[in-house]
Amino acid sequence: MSGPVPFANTLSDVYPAAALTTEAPRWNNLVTKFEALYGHPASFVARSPGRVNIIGEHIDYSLYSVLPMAITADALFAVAATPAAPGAKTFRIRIANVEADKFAAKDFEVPVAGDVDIDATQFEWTNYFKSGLRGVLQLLRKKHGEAFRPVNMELLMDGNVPVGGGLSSSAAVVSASALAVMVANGDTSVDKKELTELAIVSERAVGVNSGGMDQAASVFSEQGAALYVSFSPELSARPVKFPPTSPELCFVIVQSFVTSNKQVTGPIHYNLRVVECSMAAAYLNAVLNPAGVQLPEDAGPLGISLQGFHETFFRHQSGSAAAAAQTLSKEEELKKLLAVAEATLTQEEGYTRDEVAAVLGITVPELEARFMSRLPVRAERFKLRQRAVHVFSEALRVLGFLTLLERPVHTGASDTTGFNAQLGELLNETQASCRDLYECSCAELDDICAISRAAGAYGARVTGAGWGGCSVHLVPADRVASVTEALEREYFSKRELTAEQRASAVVVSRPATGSALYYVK
Ligand code: NG1
Ligand code: MG
Repeated sequence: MSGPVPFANTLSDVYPAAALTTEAPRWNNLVTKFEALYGHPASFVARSPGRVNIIGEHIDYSLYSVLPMAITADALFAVAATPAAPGAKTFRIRIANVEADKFAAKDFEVPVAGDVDIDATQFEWTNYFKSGLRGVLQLLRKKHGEAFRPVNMELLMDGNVPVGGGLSSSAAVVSASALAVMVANGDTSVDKKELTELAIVSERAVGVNSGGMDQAASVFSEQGAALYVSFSPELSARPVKFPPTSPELCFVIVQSFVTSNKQVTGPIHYNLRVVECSMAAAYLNAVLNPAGVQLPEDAGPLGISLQGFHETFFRHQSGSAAAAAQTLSKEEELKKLLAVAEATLTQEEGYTRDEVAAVLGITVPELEARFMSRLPVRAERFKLRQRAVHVFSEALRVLGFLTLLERPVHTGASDTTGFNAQLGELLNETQASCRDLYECSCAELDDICAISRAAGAYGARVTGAGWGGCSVHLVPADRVASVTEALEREYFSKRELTAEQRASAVVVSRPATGSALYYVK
C-alpha cells in the first residue's frame, strides 16, 4: 500500500468533519502569518500527524508488526522556495514558528556539498526539522548526484501534537519536514515508503534508537482506520477498519502528565531496552541455532533483531524431519518462541556483561562495542528473559487483535459475543506485560488504567514509549463521560495542572489521515 503522498484539495480531505471548525482558522492563520513574515505567500503546506499506538508496544524495533493510528493533531509547515544563487557554496534556511514567543525564529546557512549541523545534546526546537533536512539532502544527492543544488527555503511551522506526551510529536515534525524539503526541491511525487524510511533513519540521528512505528503511522494512515504496520521482510502498511459497533467504540487518550524525556533517560530506559532485545536475539541465536549461524543484518536500530532470530530459528528447525512435516502459522511460531525463550533465558535476575559475552564467545569490550557504542546505556544486569517474553507475547497479542477486527463474529447491534471485552482484555494484558516484564509503565499510569477500567473502560494501557506520557483506553461511547469523571475525581484533581493541561488531559481520538500536501491557491 505505498504510492505518493496525496495532495489535498480541501481541508475535508485531511481532517474528520468534527475538526474542521478549528482547523480552518488554524490553517488560515498559518498562511496569513507566513505572508506577513516573509513578504510573499507560501506556495504549499506539508502536513504530518501524531499517532497513538493501539497495540504492539516496544516491538517495532524488534521488527514485529504493530497497530497504531494517526490522530488529528499534526505538524504543519508552510513553505516557499527560491533557487540558490548560481555558484553559491551555501543555501539558506529561514524557519519560524507561529508561537513566536516560545520558539524563536532561526536563520542558518547550509553548505551545498556538506552536512547539516545538528547538536543533539542541546534541546533546540529546530533539531527535528534539521534531521529531516539532513536525511532528504543525503537522499537527493544520491538520486541526482553531485550536481544537485538545494534550494533556499522559508518555512513557518504550526505543531499541535503535545510534546513529550507519547503521541509522537517528533515523528510528525520529522516526517512533515522531510516532505517539505523534498517538495521544495522539486520532488513533488513523494513515495510514502521512501518518506517513512527516510524519517525513521533521520530521527535515529537525533539520539534515540527508535523503531519505525511512529513514522509509518504518521505517513501512511488513512481516515477512519487503524494501520497494520510490518517491518519484515520490508516496511509495509495496510489500513484496518473497525467493524461498526453499537454503542460506538472510542479510543480515549489520557495524559498522565508525568514527563519522560527519551533524550535524557535513554541510557536507562528506551535505548537500554533496544540493547536488551538485540542482546536477547544474539543470546538465543548462540544457544539455540547451530554453531556458526549469524543473525541476518536487518533494519533494526542495532542491525540484528528478535525477528531475525525468529526467522533463522525456524529455518534451521525445518531441517529436521519432524519439524519439516508441519508448517506452523505465525501464531504457532510465536507460541513456540515464547516457550523456548522461557526455557533458555532462565535468569530472572538478569545477565551480566560477562555472562552474555561468554555465551556469545566474545570479550566484554567486544560486546560493548557491538551493542552499546552507538548510544550509551547504564546497567549492571540485562533482563533478557523478561524483555524477550514481552516481545514474543506482545507480537502474539497484535495478531490476536487483528484477527478480532478482521473476523468480527458479533452482530453489530449489541456486543453479544464479548467482542469489545476481548479487544479490551488484550489491551489489559499488554499493560500487565509493560508493567511487569518490560518495566516501561509507572505508578501513575497503572493508577490511571485501574481507575478507567473500574469506571467502564474495556481496556486501558500505556501507549508509546512509556515511563510516563500517555495511555490509551477502549471505551464505549456511552461510558466516556463516566470514565472522564472518574479520572478527574481520582487522578487529575490530585495534581497541580494548568488550565491548558486540564483541557488536553482526556481526548477522544478518531483515526485521521496521514501525511498530505496542500498547494496554497
Ligand atoms: P514514542 O516515545 O511514544 O514516540 C517510542 C518509539 C517507537 C516505539 C515506541 C514503543 C521513537 C521516536 N519512537 O515511541 O518507535 O518503539 O516508543 O512502542 O522513539
Ligand atoms: Mg517521539
